[in-house]
Amino acid sequence: MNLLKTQLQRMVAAFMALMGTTVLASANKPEPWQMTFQEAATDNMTTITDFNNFLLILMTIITVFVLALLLYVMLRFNAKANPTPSKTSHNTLIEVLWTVLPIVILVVIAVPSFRLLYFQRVIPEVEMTVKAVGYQWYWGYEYPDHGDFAFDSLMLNDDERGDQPRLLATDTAMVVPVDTTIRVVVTGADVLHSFAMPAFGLKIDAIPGRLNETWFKANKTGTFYGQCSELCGIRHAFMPIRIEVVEKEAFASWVEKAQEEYAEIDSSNGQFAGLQNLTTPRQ
Ligand SMILES: [Cu+2]
Repeated sequence: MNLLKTQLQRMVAAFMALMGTTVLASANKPEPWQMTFQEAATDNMTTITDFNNFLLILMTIITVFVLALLLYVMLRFNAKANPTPSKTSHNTLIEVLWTVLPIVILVVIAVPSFRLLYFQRVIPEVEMTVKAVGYQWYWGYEYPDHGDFAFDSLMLNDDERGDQPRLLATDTAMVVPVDTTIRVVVTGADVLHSFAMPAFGLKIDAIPGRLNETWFKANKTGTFYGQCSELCGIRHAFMPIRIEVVEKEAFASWVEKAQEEYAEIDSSNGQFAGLQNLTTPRQ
């Protein structure tokens, strides 16, 4: 099985090279002319990438096979090459094959597909929870396990962003420790938003009045950029998501600072915080 996997990985690498792209196209944010996924930072995204590559190979084989059949028929059985056509109308073997083979192919696709779906959907034992709230048009983060502090994360414009990428730069970031299973609960304060982080293979709708949950476990430190992925109004394109994955000690000291710097959640108006923000635009 392992041998098959390395063999498969080699095929994928060769295929990608053939397509004129590199497997390691980029890290943590979108790059100009990027053709492949961002480099995976979770096991989930690694599995998604492998599954995508597997399907790409399968699709290519099927497409080339059908193309070859078509070319063969066009050349071998055109009116000139084959003036007196055969009257054959049935061939049991071929009919069984073209029924059974697609079924087998679909099962081969379904098994890893469902395995991946369960891996994403079944939330493992988590070590901490972060709540992400979508507002028109920025994200807010709450840390219920670390003293209930909350803060907003707004996009920085070109004058403010420094080295951060354009349209992805934010003033504050959701900070999380590396190698830690984190539950993300997501909701919307006003309209539908979607919390998405490509390098984590994470995307989940933020729905007003409803709490969605997902999870991730980042296996490397770094800055990761994502965006709201549900059309949510005029400034939908300007509510980026920045996640800083740091070592556990760095996270602990960030929490201490954050507890002082950021306000504690005021539960008396928490539910309507988003609605108030509707009437007082943040930018
Ligand atoms: Cu949005």
